[in-house]
Parts: sequence; structure tokens; C-alpha cells
Amino acid sequence: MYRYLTLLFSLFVASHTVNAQFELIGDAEYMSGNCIRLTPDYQYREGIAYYQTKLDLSNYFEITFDIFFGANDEGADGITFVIHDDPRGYEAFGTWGECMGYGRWSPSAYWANSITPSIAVEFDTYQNPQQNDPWYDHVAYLENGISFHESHWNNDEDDFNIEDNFLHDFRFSWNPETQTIKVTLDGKVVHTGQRDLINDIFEGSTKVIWGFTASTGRKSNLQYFCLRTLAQQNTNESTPENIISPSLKNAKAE
Ligand SMILES: [Ca+2]
Ligand SMILES: [Ca+2]
Repeated sequence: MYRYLTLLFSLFVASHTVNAQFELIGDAEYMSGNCIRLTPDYQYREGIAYYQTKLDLSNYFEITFDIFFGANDEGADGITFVIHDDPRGYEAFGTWGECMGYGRWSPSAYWANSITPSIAVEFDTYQNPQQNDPWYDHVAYLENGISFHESHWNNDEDDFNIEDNFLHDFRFSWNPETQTIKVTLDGKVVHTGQRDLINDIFEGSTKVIWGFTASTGRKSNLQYFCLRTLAQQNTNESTPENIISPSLKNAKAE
């Protein structure tokens, strides 16, 4: 653990802009300030952004982003953070609306577009009973393009709302030694779990694509993310590699 802490405090090595480093699909567009808009505040939109360098799951990985879910508490639908090895590669997409560009309408709807094999963490801002959503905003862990979830996180607040016109601090980390995923939102752990991602999800593949998906439906919101830091380290080496640290602070929508 000490090694990782050392890494995180010493990763300010290189500086880049976010613009040249993501593949964009659908309604995704570059914004100023190292941000990428996933959806505009319009109905029936879908946007996806994938980081151009694959993630090696045999390495430690931690990213930090600011995420904006919109200003309208009555909006929709939300954003997912996804890691996948879909055969469509950087062109993989899921269904719009309640599936947030990641999943499919129902687990049995194999004909529908979804991203798989994959894992995702959804930040869901609209209740869809078919996906077992509560009526408040929530976070849920998903696998293999299935938007339905048995459990969720909402900070035990029945009025939990992330469509509040503020940027939210999002962190995702993967520890290959303990096979642990950890996700925090605004400093609170919203998901943590152990999973043999390489063997149980990705059938032995270690190189996978990661990024963000989002969509709107009948309801909408402006939704975007801004890169803060990315750290990846080969656990057999002492030197961090593939490190980005843009000078980004509290970018807001234009
Ligand atoms: Ca809300
Ligand atoms: Ca939903």
C-alpha cells in the first residue's frame, strides 16, 4: 500500500490536454478545460468517450475525474464509467435512455446493443422501475451490459441528488494484487468489491478499454466529465508510467 501512496503523491510527471486522448462516439464533444461533454441537455442523446490507451489489468490503476450530472433534478439519465473488451473495441456502445449508453433494456434482450464483456459503475439520475431503480439518484455496479441491478448506493438519503449544477469528485481504482475495485464519489465510497476481472469477466484478457458513457431520453441534462489525474503502474516496476496530470481545477460548463 505504501508503494501506491508514494505513487499517488509523485505522479505529477507529465502534462497533457484531454483533447487528443479520447475516442468520441455519438454526441460526445470536446469542451474547454480538459472536459468532454457526453450529452447536451436535449432529449434522446447518447455520448461515449474512450481513453485511447488500453488499461492493463495486471497493473495498479487509479483515475480521478470531475463529473457533472446536470442542473435539473428532474432530468436524466446519468453517466457510467465502463471497462470493456467488447469486440467492437472503440466503437462499442449500448442503448440510450435508461441504459445510459452502456446496457440493454433487459438482461434477456441479447438483440439490443450493450457493451460486453464489461463492468461499469452507473451514476443514475432517473428512476426506471424496470432496472430496479429507486426514486432518488443512486450509484450501482453493473456487469456485462446489464443495466438491471439488485442493489444500489444512495448515501442512505431518500432525497439524494447529484443533478445539482456542481462538479462531483469521482475516483476509480483497481488493485490487481487484491483484485479490488474501489469507487468514491465526493470522498465517499460508493462501491467496493473483489472480483477476478481478468478471468471472471474478460476471459483471460488483460488489456481492456475504459471510458464514460451517458445518454438522455424523454428527460435530459447536460452531462460531462473533466480529467484530473490518471496513474497506472506496473506492479513489478518502481517507476510510474503512463501518467497524466493536467492542470484542471473546477471547470464549469460554459
Ligand atoms: Ca436527481
Ligand atoms: Ca435510471
